[in-house]
Amino acid sequence: LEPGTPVNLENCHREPIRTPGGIQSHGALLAADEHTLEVVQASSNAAQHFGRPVLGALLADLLGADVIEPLRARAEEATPNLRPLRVRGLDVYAYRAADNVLVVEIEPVGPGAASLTRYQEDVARALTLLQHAPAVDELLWSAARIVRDLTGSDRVWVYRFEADDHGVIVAEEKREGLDAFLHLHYPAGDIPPQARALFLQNRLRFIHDVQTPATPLEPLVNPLTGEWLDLSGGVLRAVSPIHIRYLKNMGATASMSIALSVGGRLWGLISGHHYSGPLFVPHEVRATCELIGIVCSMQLDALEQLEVSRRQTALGTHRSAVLDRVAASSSILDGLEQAGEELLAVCDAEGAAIRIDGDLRLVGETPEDVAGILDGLEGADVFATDSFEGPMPGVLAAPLAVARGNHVVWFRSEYVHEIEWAHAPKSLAVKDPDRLNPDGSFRTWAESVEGRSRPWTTAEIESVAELRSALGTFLITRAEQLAALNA
Ligand code: BLA
Repeated sequence: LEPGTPVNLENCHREPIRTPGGIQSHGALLAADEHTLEVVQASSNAAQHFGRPVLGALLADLLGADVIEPLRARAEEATPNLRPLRVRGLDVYAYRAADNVLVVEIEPVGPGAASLTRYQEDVARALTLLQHAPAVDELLWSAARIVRDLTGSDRVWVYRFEADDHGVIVAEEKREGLDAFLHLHYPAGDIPPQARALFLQNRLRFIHDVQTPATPLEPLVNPLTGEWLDLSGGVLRAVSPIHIRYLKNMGATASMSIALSVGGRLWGLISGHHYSGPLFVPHEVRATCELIGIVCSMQLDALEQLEVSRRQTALGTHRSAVLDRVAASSSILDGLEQAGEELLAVCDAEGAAIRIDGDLRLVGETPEDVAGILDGLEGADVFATDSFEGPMPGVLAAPLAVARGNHVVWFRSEYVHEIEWAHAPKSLAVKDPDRLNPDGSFRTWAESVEGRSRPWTTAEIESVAELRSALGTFLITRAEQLAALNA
């Protein structure tokens, strides 16, 4: 979309949120020619802020000659919003919005702004808590608590993106008396792709006051570039009008979100609402929150890997038990069947079938037409599906010798459960689920999810692949032993 195009529910995923043409009204903005330092564009409140006209003035005359070099240096840094300059009682941020365009954003210092010591104490206390979280769940609850304590928001929660980009609330700290968001699901469209992408670049989104309109830039088109100014590197960027409606409709009066990312992907957000008017979160606190987001992301990565490796170890133990059983029996078929629960535990299945040279054995809960399912297996690779739509319902298959119809196959039953949506997603085709209109929106909607088993995880699929290759080696050894005996 061209900047300035009105947005609605149909086109808002293409809204150019980096170039909104305005800023949040608690601050002011100046955009200058990087070389001459002449101001060529400014927020319409800047003149009042400086007590004199700003367009055509020099940055040095407005801010003081001594701050120009430090500001230029900040503009080259990747995270300018972590370290503003304090200039005459104001926080001043600098970034390059385009070649030759130096942008300066000015923000008030919070009342009773924290001292450096206080800031360091907050950081140290928070990092210690996060460092000691034994698992992902504790980490996220800890993060929500710390961010709520630091900001004084009425509610702070952690939002996790699922594979299809819809989100679920997995931890929540809130003022007493508020309805809980915990475990509610939100459609992917609530945070459109361009907004998610921006979080990977600028990790903190602070919305000071939902009620006060944005302050426009003058002129709207930057004279140096001929384009709308890209505000994505700053802290004052005006908020999407659709998102403002969304927040108002939820009763929120201020909001702040912090990125959680793992391996270059947006994992989720630590996010908060205030409900009783503007909430100014001063720079020091925001910087602490941004650091918390970074450390929390690193811990998430580490703990997730740890959880996977623990799981791999546990599955490996079950595989060993199965292989011991096979080694102690007269045939693979008998050995696998006798392994029973251990065979199921290799990939946390509910049932399994083993067929070797036409002899079929069943373990646990298996579907009706097992032979038909085995006959339908074609490829020589390990195969997994959680779908119940096709001919292979909830199947994880390890072909041993496809041509002879030899397979070990595990089964999971259909997992019917409900997802509670905070408001009905479009895909459910509910009549007018418009969360942007005050009535009819944000009524929870229970979706019954059917037609799938619990999904097979990578660790479980790998476990089955490992077992298969161990069985292959075993078969060869056994054949050699037999050959030696017969010789
Ligand atoms: C941004 N949407 C956001 C953000 C959140 C949500 C957290 C980040 C900005 C912020 O911190 O407020 C979504 N907010 C939620 C969710 C909850 C919440 C899920 O409180 C649950 C508790 N939004 C829509 C539709 C569009 C849309 C239909 O619902 C348009 C496609 C747009 N959301 C939208 C845009 C942004 C956004 C454009 C970016 C706002 C900005 O940075 O200017």
